[in-house]
Amino acid sequence: MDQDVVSTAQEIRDMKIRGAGRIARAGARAVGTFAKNYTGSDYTDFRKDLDEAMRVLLDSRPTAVSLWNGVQAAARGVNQVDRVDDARELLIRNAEEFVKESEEAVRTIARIGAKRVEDGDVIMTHCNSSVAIGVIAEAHRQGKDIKVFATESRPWRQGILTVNDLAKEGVDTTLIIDSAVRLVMKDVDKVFVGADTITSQGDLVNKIGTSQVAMAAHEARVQFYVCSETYKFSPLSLQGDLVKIEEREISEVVRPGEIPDSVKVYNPVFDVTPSYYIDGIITEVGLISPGSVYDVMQRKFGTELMTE
Ligand code: RI2
Repeated sequence: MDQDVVSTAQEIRDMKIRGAGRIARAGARAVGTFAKNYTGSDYTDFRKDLDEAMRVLLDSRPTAVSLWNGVQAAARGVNQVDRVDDARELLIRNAEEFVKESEEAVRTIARIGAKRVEDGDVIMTHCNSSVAIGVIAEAHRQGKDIKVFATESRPWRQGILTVNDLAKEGVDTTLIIDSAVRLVMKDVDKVFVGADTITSQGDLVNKIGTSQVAMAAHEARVQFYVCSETYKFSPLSLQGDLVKIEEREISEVVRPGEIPDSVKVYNPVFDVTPSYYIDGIITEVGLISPGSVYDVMQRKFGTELMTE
C-alpha cells in the first residue's frame, strides 16, 4: 500500500487534516500521489491497488461527502483507459484539476457571500469553516463594519481556530460557549456556517450543534446561510443513502477517570439541519435555495448521479 495514502488517511482520521474542503483536497492529492509513485506495469494490478487506496482514503472519515467526491474526481475516467501509464497521467491531471477548482470555488463563494453581508452586521458562525470564514473575511476586507460571534464548538473546540483566523484578519470577534447561542442570537443579524455534506433534499450535515444554531436563528428571524462548494453535495443521498454521522472517541469529551466506567458517553460530531431552516446556500455556481440542490447536482454530476 502506498505510504502517502496510508499517512494521508491517518492524518484525516486524526483530524490533523480537517475541514470538509481540506480533506477533499487531501484525498484527491493522495490519489494523484499514488499514481505518481506507482511503479508496476500490469493494468489489472494497478486497478486493484487503486481501488484499495481509494477505500483506505474513503474509510478515514465517513460523513463529509467532499472526501468521497474528491477521491472520485481524481479517479474519474479511469475506466476508459487500459494502460498503466495512461491511467497514471489521467489521475495526476484529475487530482491537480480538482484541487485548483476547489480552491477557486472557495474564493468565488467569498465574493458572492460577501454581498449578503451588510455594513454594521453582527454575524454568528459555528465550528471552523474555511469557506464561511472566507465570506466573513472578504466582507471585512471590503471595509464593511462587522462583528462576529464564534461558537467554541465542543468537544473538539474548532471555534478556537476560528477566532484565531478572524483575529488575524482584524475582524471584531467574540468567542462564546455553545450554550450561549440562543441568548446571543437576539443580537445577531446573520449566521454563516460551512457544510460537510448537503443532501439532495437540501438538508445540511455539518458540525454537531449546527442544527441548534439554525433553530435559534429561525426562532429569532435571523437569516441562516450555508457556505458550500458543490462537491459537498451528495449524489449518494439522491439514491436514498443516509449520511453516516461520525462518532468519535470519548476522550474528546471526558478526561480519563473523570466519570465512572458505568457512565456511557455519546459523541456524535455532526448533525442534520433541515432545509426549512436554511435561507440560502452560497456556492461557486451562485446563491441557491435548498430546493435547487437537485438541479445543481444534476448539472454537476450528470449521468453519474445514479451510479451504484
Ligand atoms: P470547510 C468541518 O468539520 C466543520 O463541520 C465545517 O463546517 C466543515 O467541516 C466544512 O469546513 P471537521 O473537519 O470545508 O471540523 O468550510 O469535523 O473548511
